[in-house]
Amino acid sequence: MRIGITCYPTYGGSGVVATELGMELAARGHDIHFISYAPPIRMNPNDPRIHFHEVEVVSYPLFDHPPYTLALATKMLEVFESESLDLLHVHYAIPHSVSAMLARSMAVPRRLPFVTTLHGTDITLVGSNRSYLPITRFSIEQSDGVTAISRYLLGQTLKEFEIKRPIEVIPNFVNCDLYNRTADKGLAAQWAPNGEPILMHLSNFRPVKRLTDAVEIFAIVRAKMPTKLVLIGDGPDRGAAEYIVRKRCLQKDVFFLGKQDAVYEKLAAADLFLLPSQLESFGLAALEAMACEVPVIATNVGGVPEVVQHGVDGYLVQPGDVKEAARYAIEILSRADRGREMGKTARVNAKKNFCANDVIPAYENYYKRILSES
Ligand code: GMT
Repeated sequence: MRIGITCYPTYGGSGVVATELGMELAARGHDIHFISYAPPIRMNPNDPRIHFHEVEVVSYPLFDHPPYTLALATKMLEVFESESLDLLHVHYAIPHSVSAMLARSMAVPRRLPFVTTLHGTDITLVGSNRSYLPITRFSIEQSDGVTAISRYLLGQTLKEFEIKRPIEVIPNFVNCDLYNRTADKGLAAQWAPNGEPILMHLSNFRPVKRLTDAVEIFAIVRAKMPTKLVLIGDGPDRGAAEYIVRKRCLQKDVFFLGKQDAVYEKLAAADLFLLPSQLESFGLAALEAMACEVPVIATNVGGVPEVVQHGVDGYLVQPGDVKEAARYAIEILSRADRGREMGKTARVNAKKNFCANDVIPAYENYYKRILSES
């Protein structure tokens, strides 16, 4: 198939899922055309089946807000024509599904079906804002196919948007060959020269991730035992987290790595992963950690319990309950095996429920169904 994929190219879960999906599909022989304003961060530009088409947004003094949605729709049509696309797959409803809807209308009488994948905040935060709700609902209803990345998100979409059309749950996935324990390239020894356990967090540091809670949890753990904290990513809450690190005199024990490639190499060096988010429709970073045999302490919100089983792959606590999270962290890291057994179980479950080898065919079958129906 020849598939156009649109996503946000920046550091965020939906862009990561879209990019990994494109690369997995390319590995299975499909031609993938990413259409966005910049190459997605995890995209491999050297793969001959992966192509990137930049959306050029022209600014003009009259435009306080350049109309990206229109430029994107135009580029989608252009790529459809030049590359004979079979379908478009857009990740994150706003505004991508609106652009795809316009491109499909402009393509008539030729056929350009599009699939919208809902990721979370496009429904729970942005989409339910009254400036965006009617158009988001309309473009979801008009999509040829719609998928949601968790049962939780499906429920929220049906409830918040009162949508009647069918929506398929196709969960996020992880490449279990790439994400595994042996991926550690000696980083653990670099961060923790005396073999101290390593706690890790990976996100875009937006307020919804509660990054400062990760630091507070670490501070409690560190007071009880020598440990290190590795923070991967960047975003608005970095300054607040750095402030707490200084206030608690933890500078020697906390590493801010910034945005990173090959996150599997870093995750494989961790002993425990922290995801203290206010809300997660899935929690992709937790899944990636699990695949690397890292137990997870996360919050009991949204779709996270579909990924992390409490007491099996790690533990779930209420958002903001840093004391309880720290208690579980100390409990795991004080075990004779330092949580290795739990980490191994986490990988088994990640592989069983969310392995790319199973999820990618689900997307391929869904595309075939949409193409045969539309
Ligand atoms: O959560 C974010 O910071 C960004 C957002 C995105 O679209 O980039 O993430 C959402 O999509 C991810 C991939 O499907 C999910 O793993 C996240 O749980 C989801 N975030 C929220 O629901 C808050």
